Amino acid sequence: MFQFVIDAAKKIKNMEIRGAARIAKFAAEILKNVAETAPSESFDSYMKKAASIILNTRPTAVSLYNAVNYVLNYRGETVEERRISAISKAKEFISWVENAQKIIGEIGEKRIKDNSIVMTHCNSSAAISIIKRAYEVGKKIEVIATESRPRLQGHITAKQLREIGIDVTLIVDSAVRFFMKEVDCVVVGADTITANGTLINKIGTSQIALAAKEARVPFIVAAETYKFSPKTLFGELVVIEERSAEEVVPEELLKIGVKVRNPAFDVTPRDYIDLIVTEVGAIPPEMAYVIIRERLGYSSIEGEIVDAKDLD
Ligand code: RUB
Repeated sequence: MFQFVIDAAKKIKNMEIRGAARIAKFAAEILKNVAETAPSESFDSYMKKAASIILNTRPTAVSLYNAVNYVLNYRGETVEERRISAISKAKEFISWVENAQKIIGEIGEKRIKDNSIVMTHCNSSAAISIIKRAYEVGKKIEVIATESRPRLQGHITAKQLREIGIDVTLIVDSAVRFFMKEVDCVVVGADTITANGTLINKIGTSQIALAAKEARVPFIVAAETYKFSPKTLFGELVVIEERSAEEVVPEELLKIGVKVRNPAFDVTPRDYIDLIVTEVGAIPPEMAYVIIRERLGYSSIEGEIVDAKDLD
């Protein structure tokens, strides 16, 4: 029973499934599958165990936690009621993901000027939704996409935008400031937004924000409300995932004792953010607390998962 959950969790860990929204949707799909197949006599423990396996994959994107927590808030007197409730909660979460990105595109598009150059970083489906929509409504835009080392998610972004006909220029991450003077606005996604409006996103995002502020270029974040972290309201700090050295350098350098650090995400203070485009509106980062209270609620801290299984 748990083998398919373990296999699915490995896909998240090795980044076959990546990006905060995709990870969250995939987690809800796995839990839906568990809810459909778990034996009645141990339904609750199967759900909890599956949740803990899924949560022990990548620590930074709160969307994963919010997805798991949403489904695990199933209710019912009998096991069959709880099963139906869990399945419908998983379905609800999946449609939340799908609808939110579309609405973010529609809202965010209005902030992209005609004849403009947009810079983006990594590969964010929410950011791409805004860029795509701006193009679809007839605006003439060009995109500068960063490579996003070491995993080169920028290549995915460049390909996705080219496929629909948008002009894309790919640059190395260290060229961001060099090109910033040509940029009209920056649009990035989010892995987590804290209660005080701080953004956690792909490593390098904070440097782009710094360069954008210096050049007075608007810095826009595209984030569904399930990217906001209720845990941070209760004082928890966001864990920044550090990935393996092998992602960065060839083994020969490691063999001679070169040390490598490979944080996958960084922290952008809210002062660098002009706007967060969510599916419930374009808000200033200072409104993060309201989003958490109204969209995620205090109940989101219930059902904290412990006893996570190590997948390595
Ligand atoms: C992906 C990344 C993306 C956010 C938002 O990191 O940082 O900007 O997850 O993406 P990784 P989306 O490739 O390490 O998962 O808008 O698709 O949720």
